Amino acid sequence: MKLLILLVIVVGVIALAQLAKIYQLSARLRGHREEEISEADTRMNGALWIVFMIVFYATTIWQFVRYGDYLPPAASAHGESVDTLMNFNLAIIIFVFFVVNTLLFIFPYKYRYNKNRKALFLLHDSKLELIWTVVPSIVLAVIIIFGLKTWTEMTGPASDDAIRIEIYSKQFDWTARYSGDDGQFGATDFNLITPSNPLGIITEEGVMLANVKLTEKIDNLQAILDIEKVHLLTEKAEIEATLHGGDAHGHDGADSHEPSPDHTAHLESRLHDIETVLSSGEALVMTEAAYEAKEDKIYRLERHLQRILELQPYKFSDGLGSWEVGKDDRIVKGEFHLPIGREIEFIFRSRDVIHSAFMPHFRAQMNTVPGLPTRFKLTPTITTDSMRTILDNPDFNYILLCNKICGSAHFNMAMDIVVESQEKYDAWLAEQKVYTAEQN
Ligand SMILES: [Cu+2]
Repeated sequence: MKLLILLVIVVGVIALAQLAKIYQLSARLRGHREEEISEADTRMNGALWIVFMIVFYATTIWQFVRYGDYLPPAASAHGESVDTLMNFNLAIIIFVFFVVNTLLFIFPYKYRYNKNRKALFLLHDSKLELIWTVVPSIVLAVIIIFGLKTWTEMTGPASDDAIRIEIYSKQFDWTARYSGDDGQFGATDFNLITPSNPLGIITEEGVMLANVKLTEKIDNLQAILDIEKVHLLTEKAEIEATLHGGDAHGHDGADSHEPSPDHTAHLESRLHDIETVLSSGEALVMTEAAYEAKEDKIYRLERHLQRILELQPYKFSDGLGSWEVGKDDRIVKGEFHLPIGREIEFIFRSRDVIHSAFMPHFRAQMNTVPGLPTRFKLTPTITTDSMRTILDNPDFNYILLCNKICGSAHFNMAMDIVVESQEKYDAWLAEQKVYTAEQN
């Protein structure tokens, strides 16, 4: 099918080239010069510019009418400033768009070729240059100052009684964390991340549990390596060689020396163990690659464990211990709630790549960057219920989306947001799972 389409295109191009050739020939026969274009043609070309302009403008205006109103009213305190800023910019852009395009289409029509007209030779015009430099500069300065003012208003420090919520992103979902009654977020470390501790919150129990689990894994792997047949046979041969002196290897007498009695006893007991395993029939045969892979795995687990054991607790200035603080944090998935009218300070973190936390109805967006917490504050002003009434849509939900193409399931990276009264919010929060290491 694709080949057929390609063939049609190729044949079409050849046909067009042939037609053009025929036209050239016939023009020459009629005594025309090729570059001579008739007045009727020029007039038609000029008129087409105007027709195109009208169609272009009509389509643009239709799209504004049809799609211009794509978001419901802003549902946050700063949202109106953002919308005003956007509309101000849009108004300037639309004005410039129509001026520039009108000139662009009218000039080819008005100044189309005319035998009796000579082109104007304009070398330099200081006044004109001054105007087209100064006017855009002023407009840009106004846009930038207006933008900076709005941005500062949105991103300034949050008030002391703001609710702090951590939004944690990873491929491909969001996790929200509310601090417990102590008002502090527990310290985190990526080495402690497990399916049940997605944020890697550090607690004493968590560190202990990780120690137990990792040690168990390492021991299990080591137990398998300990009964590998080829390695046991090699070790056995080496011990026997040591015990029976250097003769087996043909050493000359000066180099070889007898092992100490202690060492001999140790070697003999090891030899006995090896023989027991070999005669029990439990010994495993493994390829060298499989053996090395297991050794490598043990090495990585040991390093992982070491990094966890190196974590040190510290004290917050108000006496809280960092390993205590995380215990009462609340971890929320799927949807999270906000009380209406309260200032919320979001702290964004990312586990893997850069994501972007986008809450379109609150006119809020912030990148989430691995290793670099970012923040944003907002105050919700319309509850979910009210917005459902305003939009006449009982299924409406506020939403947190990922707005950075972060991988294959990026499209699916969303979380619902519910805005409700303080009482409902308090009741909801009380029901949320409190993080403890035992959940592991
Ligand atoms: Cu993402």
